[in-house]
Amino acid sequence: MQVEIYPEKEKWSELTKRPVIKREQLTEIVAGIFDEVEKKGDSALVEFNKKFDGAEVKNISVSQEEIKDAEERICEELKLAIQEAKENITKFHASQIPEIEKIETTNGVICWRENRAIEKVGIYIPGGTAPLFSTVLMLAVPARLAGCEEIILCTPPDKMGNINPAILYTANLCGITQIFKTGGAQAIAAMTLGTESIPNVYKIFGPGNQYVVAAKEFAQNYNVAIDMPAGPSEVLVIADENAVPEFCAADLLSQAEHGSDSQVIFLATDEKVFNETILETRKQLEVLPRNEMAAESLNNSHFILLSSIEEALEFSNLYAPEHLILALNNFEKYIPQIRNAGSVFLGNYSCESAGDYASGTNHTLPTNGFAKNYSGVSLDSFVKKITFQNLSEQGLKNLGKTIEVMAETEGLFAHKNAVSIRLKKQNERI
Ligand code: HSO
Ligand code: ZN
Repeated sequence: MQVEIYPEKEKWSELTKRPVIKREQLTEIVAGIFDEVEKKGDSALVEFNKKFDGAEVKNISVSQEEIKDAEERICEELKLAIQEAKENITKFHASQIPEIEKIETTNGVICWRENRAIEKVGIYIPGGTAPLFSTVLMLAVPARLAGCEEIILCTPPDKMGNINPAILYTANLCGITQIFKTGGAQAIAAMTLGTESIPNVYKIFGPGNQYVVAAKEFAQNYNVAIDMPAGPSEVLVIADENAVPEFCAADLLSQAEHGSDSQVIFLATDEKVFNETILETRKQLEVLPRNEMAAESLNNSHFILLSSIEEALEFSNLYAPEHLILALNNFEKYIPQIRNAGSVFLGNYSCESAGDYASGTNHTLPTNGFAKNYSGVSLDSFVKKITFQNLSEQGLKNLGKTIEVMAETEGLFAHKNAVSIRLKKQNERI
């Protein structure tokens, strides 16, 4: 835990830096994995399962029996929770379906835009210490709403060759029909190149370790799109004198427990809240099952006392956090000052966990400062937007001169002629 009291502004750029991840070596490893998958297809994936996950898997495709079995193993309480979360995520993302608006830019010239779903998308869900079945909801729900025809999912098997039942149950509930037992860079390679079992896709979504991140970057060499560049998860909390230290500490730890590289920043303007939150964070950490991981992440975290909320927001905009929590009395007043953040949680009762699981917003958000130039995943991430236009005879007459003059100035006479030839025909008829 690094504590800073009223740091000079010159120090801010240091305090807002993320740790640099070295990529060169990873790219070489990832390129090798892509090569193997390209050459050997499914059998490469079976080999990698053995090598990296210690799993003996004969068939990488998940069977209907396995899905049924998963359904039986999920308790009613969890099923209801998943259902409620799914409904909220559906409501929020359905509201992002745009109404088509036809715009008459010049008399007789009508332009509009329509969404078309990306036909084939791939979702990657990491295995490891926490089975993130909530991420299945966050990606599959908007994919379905957008109308993606083929939605496939890859996730690594455990040592017994099984997939976590909550992941299987949720994937099936969301209408994902093809689920594959493969993880890491090899799963990304398979979705990029295609194998005997796994179809290649046009866009890949989902979080993962540094190999997965590097593989998603590499996939772009093959004209496959990705959701966004990724980095470790992060939260920045801004607290005033009305903030509740117990709540602030719980929110900071909820991010810290994601992994030892998670980024946690606490900014307070009130000394009492500041000191109590530090104590409370240490106290709550003790009893967390994942306290080793959270403690490591807290080692790199910053607890900073600043002199005003304005200053805190300035710092936050510079850092551009994935999640921003405003534990402030009159948060409304500060909303216009937020320039860079992935998702914002307002007031003492809006904990990040709400957005992580069930309020309806998406939890796949820009990290690593990319909130300066990227949005989180939304319905838009699963569509392309196609523009249409229709010019009537009169419309071309009205706009023709403008096009001709511009084309001529660019020295593009065929462009000019495409207009002139039509206008001439019109004149001949009159
Ligand atoms: N906070 C994570 C999402 C998550 N949390 C999934 C719990 N499960 C990244 O936004
Ligand atoms: Zn989380």
